[in-house]
Amino acid sequence: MKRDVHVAVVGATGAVGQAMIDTLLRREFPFASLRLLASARSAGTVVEVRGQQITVEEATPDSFEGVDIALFSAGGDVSLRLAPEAVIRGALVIDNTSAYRMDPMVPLVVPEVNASDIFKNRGIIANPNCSTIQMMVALNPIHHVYGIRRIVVSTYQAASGAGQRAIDELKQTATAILAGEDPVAQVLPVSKLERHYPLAFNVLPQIDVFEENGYTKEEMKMVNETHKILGDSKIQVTPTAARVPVMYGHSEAIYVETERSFAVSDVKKLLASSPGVVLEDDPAHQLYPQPLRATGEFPVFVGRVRKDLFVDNGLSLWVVADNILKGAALNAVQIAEIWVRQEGNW
Ligand code: NAP
Ligand code: 3JM
Repeated sequence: MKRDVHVAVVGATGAVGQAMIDTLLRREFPFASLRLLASARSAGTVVEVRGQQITVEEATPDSFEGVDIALFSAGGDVSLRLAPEAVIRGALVIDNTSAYRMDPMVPLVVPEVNASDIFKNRGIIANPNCSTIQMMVALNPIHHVYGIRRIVVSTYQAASGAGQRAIDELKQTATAILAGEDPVAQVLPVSKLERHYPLAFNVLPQIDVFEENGYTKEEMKMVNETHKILGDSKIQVTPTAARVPVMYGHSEAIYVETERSFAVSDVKKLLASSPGVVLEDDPAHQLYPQPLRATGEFPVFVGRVRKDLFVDNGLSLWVVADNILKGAALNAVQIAEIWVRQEGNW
């Protein structure tokens, strides 16, 4: 028998949380009630959803009483503190932060790749990092058929990946520079650090904090999460993650080496028929993926597919997706959809 599904969004006032609400509505997710949670700072804010006024509440352990699915995107500390409280109260947590991604007890899911892992959950399912998600959607079909042994990836990541304050800062620094004033930066590259740089008219080769090995945490997320999602820690992943002055949409220049040889035309056919992928690859008409075109869209766009000039089995591609949608909110909502369908509630 169908049961009502009660949903909570934690971080509902943020860039990802707002997109989660929109995505639930766009996909007609069958929620009976929606609880919007954030910090005490924005408790009391009223948000209109399906013509109903919903008041944002401060997230506390008791907020999860009667909640079936809790979508978390309020930072790792909030997830570490409140996700176990939600689970104790019977909710399935779909967590957008890095807090639980590498926990062996927590499935790390991109539905187009490893949807069946959803059913191995013990209360928490992790959503991968935005840069990993779009790379997995594009590379999993290639890995399946040709066997990927090496990935070299450079990212061109939008400001929105660092939250609402980073979006505002990109606008402010661009406006200041155009007015001939000194730009004031307080958020990027990482809001928790002391040193900041303007993003407008700039490129910052730092996303998240540096680790001892010289890579940033964002880069290491791409390495470790790729291994976990594809179930193969022998794949050699070499990432460089950079922030570019784009509002929405991450781009990635990806080079892979495969075990088995391929014809580019076959790779294009494969990608064109792969779930979640739109092949946008027509050099004759200057057609290729771009973040402005991908903004607000659900798919992962792939183009510039070409064979390496020097390395056998070397392939390059250009992969773009809306980082807030497929990179965060949509991926989480897709997981929730699969769960409610399996439970017979949709
Ligand atoms: P954001 O725009 O800065 O929003 C942060 C949200 O968290 C706001 O709703 C904020 O509420 C809430 N929040 C902050 N502290 C809180 C607390 N102590 N208790 C409850 N709520 C609290 O950031 P965002 O871009 O939406 O990202 C949010 C998180 O999602 C990130 O920190 C990251 O972990 C994750 N994320 C994941 C991906 C991904 O790749 N899957 C991508 C982007 C972000 P107030 O309005 O009350 O401040
Ligand atoms: C994307 O807890 C925090 O400070 C959040 C940092 C953050 C993350 C993360 O590590 O969860 C900001 C933006 C992510 C992410 O998806 O990995």
